[in-house]
Amino acid sequence: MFFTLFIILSFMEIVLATRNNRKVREISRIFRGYDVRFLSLDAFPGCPDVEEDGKTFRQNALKKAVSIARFTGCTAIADDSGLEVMALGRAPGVFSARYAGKGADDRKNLMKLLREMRGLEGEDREARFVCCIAIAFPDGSYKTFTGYAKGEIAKKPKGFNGFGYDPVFCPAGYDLTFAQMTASEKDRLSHRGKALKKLYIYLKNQFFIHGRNDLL
Ligand code: ITT
Repeated sequence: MFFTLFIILSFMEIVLATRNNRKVREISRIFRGYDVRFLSLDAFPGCPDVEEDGKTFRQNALKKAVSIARFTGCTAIADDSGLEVMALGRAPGVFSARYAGKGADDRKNLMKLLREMRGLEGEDREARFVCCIAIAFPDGSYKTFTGYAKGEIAKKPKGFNGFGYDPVFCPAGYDLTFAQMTASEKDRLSHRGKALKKLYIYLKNQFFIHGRNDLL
């Protein structure tokens, strides 16, 4: 009984400020085995949708995390992420989720990207994924962590795993797209995995969370 109570109390509870279930799955998977219990926004009915009107991933991630921490009274983390193609002036960037228009799905965004890149070869196909993770505390303080994954855009979609632009993104040094990799291979190389590793180191130093996970 005391042991169970100790386990319950020793978990740090964090609200995941995202409506993207695939992100929730990736973040929970990367933190599996640690003293962190993630709560979804579904646990907080009436939670407002936060408009992503920032010019940078950091501004959007901070806005989401701070708004949700304020609404819920809990520590919140948010992820703002996307793809930057250098030859397209870093597009789609912060517009990655709505590149083909408001409400566009992953397939439409990805097909638009391939259309825009038609005729581009070699270095012009270089791209990177960016992920900014913001953590906001109920007292109004916050911190951000950014991770990058460099690679190039394939000429056609390959693979069925992951989400978003994964079927056309080949990380540097690999002939496979993220969508052709296993979840743990992607986590090891991904922008989200790298940003979360920085968050984990911060939480470990500040709040003494710990655990076992080969990815971190
Ligand atoms: P929330 O704002 O609710 O978290 P969202 O899907 O709107 O969910 P973003 O505004 O951060 O999230 O947009 C991220 C988009 O960038 C996402 O929809 C994908 O198109 C793309 N993206 C981000 N991370 C990715 C990844 O690991 N693999 C493939 N595409 C990714």
